[in-house]
Amino acid sequence: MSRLIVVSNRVSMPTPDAAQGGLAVALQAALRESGGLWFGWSGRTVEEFNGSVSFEEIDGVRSAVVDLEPQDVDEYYNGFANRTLWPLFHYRIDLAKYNRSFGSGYERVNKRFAEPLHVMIEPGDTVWINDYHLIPIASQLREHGVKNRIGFFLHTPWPPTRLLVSLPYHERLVRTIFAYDVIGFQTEEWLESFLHYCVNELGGSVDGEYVTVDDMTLRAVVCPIGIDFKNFLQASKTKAAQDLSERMRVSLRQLSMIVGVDRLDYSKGLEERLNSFEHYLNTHEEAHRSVVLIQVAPPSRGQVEQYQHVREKLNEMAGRINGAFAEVDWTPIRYVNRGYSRDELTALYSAAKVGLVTPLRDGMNLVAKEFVAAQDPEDPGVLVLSRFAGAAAQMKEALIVNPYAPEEVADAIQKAMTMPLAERKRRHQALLEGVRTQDVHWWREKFVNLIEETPHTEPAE
Ligand code: ADQ
Repeated sequence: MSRLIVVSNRVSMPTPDAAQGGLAVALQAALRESGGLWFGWSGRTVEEFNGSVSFEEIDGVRSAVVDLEPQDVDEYYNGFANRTLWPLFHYRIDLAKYNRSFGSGYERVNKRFAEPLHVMIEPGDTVWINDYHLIPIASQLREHGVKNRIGFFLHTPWPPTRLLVSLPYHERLVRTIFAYDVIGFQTEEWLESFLHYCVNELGGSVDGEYVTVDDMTLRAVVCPIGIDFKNFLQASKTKAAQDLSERMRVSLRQLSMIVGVDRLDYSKGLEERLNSFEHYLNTHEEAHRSVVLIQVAPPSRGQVEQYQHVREKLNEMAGRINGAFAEVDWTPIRYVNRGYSRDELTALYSAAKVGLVTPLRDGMNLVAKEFVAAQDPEDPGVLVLSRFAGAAAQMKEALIVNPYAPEEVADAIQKAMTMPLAERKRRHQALLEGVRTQDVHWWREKFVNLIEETPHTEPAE
């Protein structure tokens, strides 16, 4: 195994409370094994960018981070990454902002990252870049003469060509991807969209896993991310999990619980979900005073105005629906604007009869997999899953729904609530098998192997 260099916008170092996401844990394990390094933005700003790197080592994991200027953060992070690419990649061109300064800030920051990074890369290292913040960084590294194998994994969807061409300079962005040796997607659908663009907009050709544009060739593969299954099971046995389980038991009494857990983001379909739940309440009198929806949605990206709007809208909707349906002894929606630790999440998931995972568009969605992992195999809850989540490609035994259709989601909730035990067990067993075997470690090994076995070829002069 060669030394691994992981690059992502933010770096996650091991923490003593072990309350970390599966992705962070899996990448840390890979770095520990290979004696590698995790490079990214520190999350801090300095008045003037100076390229100085802060190194740290915790529990066998080494990191290197740089500070950015406030203007960098505005244009690169809050601008091009989260106001332009995120909405565009989630098919929301109505929300995408195409501001020229965002594009140049994005290119500038990728250049700024590549400066100190290229010096740290030694011959033989394998380089793994993550996500839409850093698409052009490989082309910058190549300009510095880096000839290592470099892979890119996109955690979000890749949009259809007809939407992508709405981005000014789309071709310039996509061409930089050919500086990589491998690109990985969560699903066939996103891979197909990417290949469609390469063929139809760049005149490329596809041969098996390889796509060639002019004299540049790239291996494009599907490699779906999973959760840290073992760790997740352990989390359900901790004191924090047991304590919350007990509190849930007392507070739910005879109520059947539906759970939603999401970052507060318009791509997660939260407004549509509340609409669907309202429709369910309107059409199922028997659910009144017997069903509760617990929706956990901590705010994210608060500096971007669309996130402020969605937050206001949800507050308003939850208040209105509760006002219309609540009784003195029952509130239909418990809407919670804070995050919970992984330990506590296991307790929330396992207390629920139904998991509602209904994004309008999602690269994968790990909440769907966590919900399945947390269920009691002898009396499992039912997953209601949007067909537009990448997870739906793997999790076919869930109740698959169109999140835009409130009647369909309400029917699925009803079906889940009344599903016989034998069918629940059958569906859960099949889902669990996938979540257990194709976990985050499987994903990480698969993707690193793909990069390691793909030789780097320089374009012909
Ligand atoms: P996200 O959009 O952040 O990630 P998701 O996969 O749903 O989405 O969640 C990632 C993690 O955040 C999960 O482990 C989940 O438990 C945690 N989380 C979410 N809401 C939470 C809450 N309310 N409280 C506490 N924790 C919460 C991006 C892509 C996804 C892709 C992942 C990984 O958008 O499609 O699945 O990367 O590739």
